[in-house]
Amino acid sequence: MLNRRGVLAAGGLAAGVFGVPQLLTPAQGHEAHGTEFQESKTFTGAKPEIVPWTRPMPVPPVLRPLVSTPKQEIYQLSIDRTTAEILPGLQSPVMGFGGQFVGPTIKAKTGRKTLIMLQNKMDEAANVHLHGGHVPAEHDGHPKDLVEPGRTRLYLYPNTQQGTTLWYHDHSHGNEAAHVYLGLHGAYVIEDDSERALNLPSGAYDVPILLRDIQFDDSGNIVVFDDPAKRTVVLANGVPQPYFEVAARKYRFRLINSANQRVFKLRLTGDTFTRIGSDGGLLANSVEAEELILSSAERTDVVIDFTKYPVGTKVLLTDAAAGEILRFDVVRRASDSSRVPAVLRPLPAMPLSTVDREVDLAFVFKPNERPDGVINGKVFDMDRVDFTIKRGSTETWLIKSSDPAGVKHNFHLHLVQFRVLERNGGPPLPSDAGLKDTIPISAGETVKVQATFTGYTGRYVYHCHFLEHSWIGMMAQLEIVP
Ligand SMILES: [Cu+2]
Repeated sequence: MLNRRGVLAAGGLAAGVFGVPQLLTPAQGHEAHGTEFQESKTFTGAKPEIVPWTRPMPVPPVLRPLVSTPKQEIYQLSIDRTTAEILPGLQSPVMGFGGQFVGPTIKAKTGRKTLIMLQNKMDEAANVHLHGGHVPAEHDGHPKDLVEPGRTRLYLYPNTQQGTTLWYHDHSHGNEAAHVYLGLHGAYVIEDDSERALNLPSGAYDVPILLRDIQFDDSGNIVVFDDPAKRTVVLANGVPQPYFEVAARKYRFRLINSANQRVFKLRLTGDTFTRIGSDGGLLANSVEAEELILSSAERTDVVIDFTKYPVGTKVLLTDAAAGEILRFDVVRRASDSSRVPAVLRPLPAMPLSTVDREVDLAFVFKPNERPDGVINGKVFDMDRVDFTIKRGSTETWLIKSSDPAGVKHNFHLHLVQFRVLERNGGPPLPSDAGLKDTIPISAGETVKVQATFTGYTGRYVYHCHFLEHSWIGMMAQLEIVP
């Protein structure tokens, strides 16, 4: 057994789980917040080889409600320790919502509530956060709101926001990085009637794809805390380099970056994506894109049109760093009445902003200890309120990184979607378009965003969504007051 303290003390930080360049990384660290995480070493033989395109990409099953009425749906969902065949022939110990590595997809509808009875069947505390969801504070999966082992609690998601692609994942204080890495994540799709009226590809032609990376040792054991650069195996819905059989027609793919600490740069061989949605829902217009940039926790909805391809064609999804990660195999012809309109849905108007704030993400280095992650110079304190915000007000936030080590970060705001106004004083990037809840921030960058804090009062967090960074403190808290 190897625990986190062991990994840190053994100098496992070289180059650093925090993504810090080696020269600036301390050789030893003290214990981070939260409980010890036990890594179990199971396999001692040689690591099985990944043979590309020999396994299909699974589509996570849609969770079935216990009760479904026009007003609400009630679900039961467990948090389990389980196993998954990630490498061929090895059942790796992982964690999973509903016992599944890549949890079941939860489908919701605007205007209909989702209630989830979440039962923690593990031997350690965990919780769930609906990433990008507009939910009451007590249901947001605040880091201190834990579901203790053996306990069940009810989460209520009102689904008052428009149709979009969200995801749900653990957010328990001190353990979120390990829990999400080991599999506590799944897709949450909200549909709405006006989006349905656009007649985009739907049903079996609307497929969530959770992309993430993972590291194995020479025997095929999952390595949790090491250097993120060594997470060289990329999984699509839990499987490395799978194929996915498609008909020669249009598909909607909901791409979710569920990696702890990675920026994907995605391309298609010989084709482009038609981008239709962002974190918070449809873009105003569909946009052709050669490359998609997706940092941890960001989502983008795209349409890929396979109509033009003869049966037998193979189209590769590639990442700039990882190479080929998924292959679409065109296996049959099919009729297709779906459309991808040029004009999708106007974005909501932006009210007048009345408050300006600054948020600065950085590491603070200390001799012979792990770095602290800080926001505006402070390590996260669950009992400290960093910003007090009047409910209903509109604010402009200047998010920047003065990180002395030049480390990339990203920024996630709970409760509301924002709009990117400027990046480095100029126009936003194409990947900043639409409604956003997560954006990448490189060292030295500044990004101006605007948000309106409607709906609920209470305490919510904002943080770097590189989870090993929020884990060491790069998180802060706002309180919305009447
Ligand atoms: Cu960070």
